[in-house]
Parts: sequence; C-alpha cells; structure tokens
Amino acid sequence: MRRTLAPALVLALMPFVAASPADAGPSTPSVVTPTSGPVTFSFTLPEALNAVVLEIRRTGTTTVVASADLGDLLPGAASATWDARTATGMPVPDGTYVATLRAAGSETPLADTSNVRVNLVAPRATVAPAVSATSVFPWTDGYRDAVTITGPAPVTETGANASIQVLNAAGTVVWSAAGSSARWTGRTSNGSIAPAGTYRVRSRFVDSDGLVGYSPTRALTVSAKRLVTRKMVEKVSPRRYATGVYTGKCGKTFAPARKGKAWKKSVGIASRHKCKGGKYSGLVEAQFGAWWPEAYDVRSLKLEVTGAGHTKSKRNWAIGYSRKKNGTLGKDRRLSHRSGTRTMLSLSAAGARAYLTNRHELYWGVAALEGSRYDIKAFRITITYRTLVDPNARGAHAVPSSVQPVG
Ligand SMILES: [Ca+2]
Repeated sequence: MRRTLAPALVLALMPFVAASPADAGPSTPSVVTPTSGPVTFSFTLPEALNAVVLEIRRTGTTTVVASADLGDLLPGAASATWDARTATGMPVPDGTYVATLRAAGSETPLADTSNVRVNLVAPRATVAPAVSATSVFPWTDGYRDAVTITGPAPVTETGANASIQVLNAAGTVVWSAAGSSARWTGRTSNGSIAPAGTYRVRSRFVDSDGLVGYSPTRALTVSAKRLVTRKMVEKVSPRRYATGVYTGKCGKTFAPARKGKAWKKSVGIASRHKCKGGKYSGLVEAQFGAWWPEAYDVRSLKLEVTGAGHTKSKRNWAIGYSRKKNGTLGKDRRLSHRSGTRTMLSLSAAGARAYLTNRHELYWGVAALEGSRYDIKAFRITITYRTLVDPNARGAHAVPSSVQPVG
C-alpha cells in the first residue's frame, strides 16, 4: 500500500513548492566581529520573485531573530546585509546563524545561506590573577626576588590564548609573558629592574578571531629595597653593662681593677685560696647584659673579653660564660691569665639564628673560682646581620645604632 500512496503524496505537495530554488553564495565575512562590519548574504535567483523575505535563525533553532523584507526581486544575483542585531537593534548572542530566503506566502525556503558565526563578545575573566606575594624585591639577593602570578580562566570561552601583563601606574604594559601564569622578577621587558612603586597585573585573552579581553587587575608593589650585610662592632664597658655581682665569702670585687690608670673603667674580681665555708663561698662572679636594636637577620655574633688574670697564681680558674635570659648559649671558657683578648662566644649564622631570632639581647659573666683573679678591661660585641635597605632613601648607609646595657 505504501508504494502506491507515496507518489500521490509528492504530487499533492507540488503546488506549494516554489518553481525553482535559488542558489545561495558564500556569506562574507563568515565571522561577524566588532570590527568586521555586517555580513553580506548573496544568492542568485533563477526567476523574478515577489515579496522575498530573508529570515535569520540561530543554527538548529526555529525562532527568527531578525528578518528583512527584500521586496520584489529580478532574476540574477541579489544580496542582503545583516549587522548581527535583532529586530529591536540588540546585538545577537555569540553563536552560529543561518539566513533563509523565502518567498512571501510560501512555507518552503528558496535557499539557506551558508552559516555565519557571530563573535561580538571578547573573552574575559571576572577575577584578577592571584599573586604569591603582594610585593616583589627585584634586587637579586635571595630575598623575595620574584613573584608568581596565576591568571584565571576566561569565563566567556575556552581556548583563548592567555598572557600575563604587568602595568605601571600610568597604565602602560611594562612586562608580559605568554601563558596563563608567570613568574615575574620585577623587571621590565628590556630586563631592567622596574622602578619602585605600585603596579597592576592582569590576564589578557585573545580568541581565535583576534578579539582581546582582560581580567580585572590586582595591585603588586615593587620595592627598591635590598638585603645587605652589616657589621656592628661595639666596645662594651664592664662597669656600664654590669647587671649584678655574686660575691662568696672568700670573693671580692674591685672597680676599677688593681692595674693602674689604663684600667680606670675596668672591674676586677678575686677569690681567696683555701676558702673555708659552704658551697660557692670561693666564688665571685660579675654579670653583664646588653641588647641591640632589632635587626632583620643576625648572621653571626661574637663576644670577646679583654683582660688579665693573676699571673702569679697557678690556680687561675677565671671563666667566662654566656647565656640567654633563659638558657645557656655557649660553653664556659677558661680565661687565660695572660693579658689579652679572648673569645667568650662565637655564633655562626645558623647558631645566631637559632638562639637570637626575636631576642636581641645577651647575658654573660666572668667568674673567679677559689684562688684566682681576673681583671676585666672591656668587652667587645661583634654582630653581622642582614637588613633591608632602600639605597635611594636618606640615611641608607648610616651606621646602625649601638648596643645598650640591659635594664
Ligand atoms: Ca630581592
């Protein structure tokens, strides 16, 4: 039954089909962008047609987003333009569109044009790139020499080419790098260190049609400061830096030490031989303390004493020791009876960091045991440390403040 019915149905529909379909040429340009201008649909009519309409739909949908009455057309080439806007003048959403040529009163299309892609919206991101630090210190000294910038993904399309840009306060791009993330060493594109100040970073996106969009920007500071190593050498008076003295039953202190004029500001301690008494009765001990201004990073610390023991005594047990407020820092050191300078404490970078970070003070002492004597002329504290210095700032090369007595 179907075999016989099918031809009859085709014949019945024939009167509604246009006499001849039209030929559609290429749509140019094939992509409508903000700078491309409108698209031109071209077609060729085999015969004169009345009241021709051009209807534009998004590919795969039935809703007409725009249409144009082309009127009566003669045979031959004809064309119509579309500015990628709706009937009310609004830009259509990005996507692929097709125009259909139709004679008035006919439900059957004369021709579909080739697809035209509309790309009016540039790629962009709604969030600024993330930065690993809010400041970069470009001077190559190991201190925050670079910052990592991680850009967001574009929200409007995927596959857009991303790059990272750094802009100065005037909005000029001073550095850029391909890719969605980058490591910036605080230098401009020509390799020179960017002047200190506030910069902004952003992601830049370029889609396949060359449309350019950006992410919001994030502030990033470039600092001119450099990490420099400084050395502080301070002569410390034993009388001025004394914090206390312990004198056992057989001990004695002398201020100044019993060594003449050159030892005017010195302190002497002595303990008698063959002391009869309890524990510590043969001990005398002078205690000292100093603090120094907070420095960025102590690299080494040295404490020295200049003095002399009792040259006639073979029982010279004068010792120097050093400690923090709550714990021993170095070992007790036997002080020679010979006149001279001895090291009481010497800390390397690791040792100084371990013990002195956030504690910019030192306590120490000199003790004489039974039968010994020691005259302290002076102490010397040498600290090397690293600190951030702005070479352009006033007083950048000034000598740091000196150490001070504790209390
Ligand atoms: Ca640095």
